[in-house]
Amino acid sequence: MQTASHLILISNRLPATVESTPEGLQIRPSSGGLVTALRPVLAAHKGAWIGSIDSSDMALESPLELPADGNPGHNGYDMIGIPLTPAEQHGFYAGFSNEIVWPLFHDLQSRCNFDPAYWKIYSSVNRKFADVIAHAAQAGSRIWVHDYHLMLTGKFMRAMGLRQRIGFFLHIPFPPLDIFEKLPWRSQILQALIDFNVIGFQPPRDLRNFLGCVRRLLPDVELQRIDDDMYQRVGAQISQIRVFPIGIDFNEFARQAETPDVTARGAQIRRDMRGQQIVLGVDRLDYTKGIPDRLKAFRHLLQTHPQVHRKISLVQIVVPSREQIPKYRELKQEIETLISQINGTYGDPGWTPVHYIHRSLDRTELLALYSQADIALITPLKDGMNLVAKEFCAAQIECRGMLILSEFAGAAEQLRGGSILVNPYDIEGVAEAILRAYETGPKERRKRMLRLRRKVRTADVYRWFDDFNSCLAGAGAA
Ligand code: GDG
Repeated sequence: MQTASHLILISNRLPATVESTPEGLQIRPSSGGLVTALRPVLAAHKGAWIGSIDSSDMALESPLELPADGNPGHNGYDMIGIPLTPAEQHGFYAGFSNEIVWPLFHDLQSRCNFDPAYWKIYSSVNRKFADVIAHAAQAGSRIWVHDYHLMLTGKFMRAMGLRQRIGFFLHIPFPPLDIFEKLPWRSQILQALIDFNVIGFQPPRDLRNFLGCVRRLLPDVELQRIDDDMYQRVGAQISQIRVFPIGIDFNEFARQAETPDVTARGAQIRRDMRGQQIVLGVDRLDYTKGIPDRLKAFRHLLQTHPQVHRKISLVQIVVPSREQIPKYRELKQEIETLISQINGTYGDPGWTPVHYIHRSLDRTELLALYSQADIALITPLKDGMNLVAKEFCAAQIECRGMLILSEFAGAAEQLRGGSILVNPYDIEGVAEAILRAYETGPKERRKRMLRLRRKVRTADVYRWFDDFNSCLAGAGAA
């Protein structure tokens, strides 16, 4: 491995798939919220990325080192792939991460399966990650751990004697005390988080929730307020606890939205929609994204306002996700039933009220839809940030689109001026918001979109990265 790397990023999955072929290992860079955000910054910083890989066809037992040089499919930085057994994948990823932490941290505790066996595997896989990090770390490395799958790694790294600066960023929400305390392993998780030198959250809401939990569950931990968005732990080891709202590569999205391919595809979409206003939803298939409630709101609009029939269509992209988990398969069924019911009730040969796309789109198609949408309908029940909202604004070159955004998305904090905020559980309220957006004239639309674009442009992914990275550089080592 290259020894010059000074920044080590760690996430559950490597941002690539690795396949064994007769010609050798083939590496294909992958996409997704975290990867989209981090690829440009890490490529510029020449660091290393550690994450799990699917190694079922390679029978790997030890970590796979993939140096940046020598592989054309590479992202431009060293990678270390950690092979996980099927049992580890099940207990750590599908189990503890996605049947416990994911629903609980999105305030959906009734969806949790608090199986004690999951905790043991989560803990042992976190130790495995810590071990690989310890081997990869050099004296001056900064170590930045991402997300809820790896909350115990800091504790294990410290137990292994690592003295480098270690930071943790939570991409998803942190729940309030009355929800967090349902977690049988609440104190262990909180204690492990507090071992990081920097702990980052998306909106201030999550920082406040975290502080509330620490005060109640770890009363010996002393916290000092620096300002509303920043606290410091007082004691032998200094920890900074701050908000770092993640952004996107605004300029790159805006540039791509104006390329001839995207413009041509956008014009085609416009023609196909024959003057109807396009309402756009883009989500991973996930119950936190509020897709059924959104469909019910759209149905309510059609029920109560027949004047919009044939003048408006919802294009709903649902990207397949976590298909091995039964709750996700049930959700797909629920969405498809609702869509077919809406189209069956209101559609006619000249008008399909809901266009449903259940696959991942390529970048051209996604950008063409973002740029042509008249209304983006982004209504998660809760979300750490929601990058789709920001990408939509970046691609709105003509400033024609209205953003309807859930007040429970982290992005609402930054985008409240310019968007229409809604309670995603309020079906009538969301239907009214769609109508209001539909009726908004071009001048007002432009004014709002310019305001949104300014915000997204300023608080971009580079600023997010620099803020976290400099905070980590300045934080006291253990
Ligand atoms: C987690 C947190 C937080 C979507 N459809 C397609 C496609 N996408 C890309 C989007 C966007 C990403 O997926 C989705 O990001 P989100 O932020 O909306 O949501 P999560 O995946 O849940 O991400 C979230 C995020 O982490 C970052 O911190 O904002 O709150 O839950 O980038 O563009 N990409 C392609 N085709 C699609 O059809 N290529």
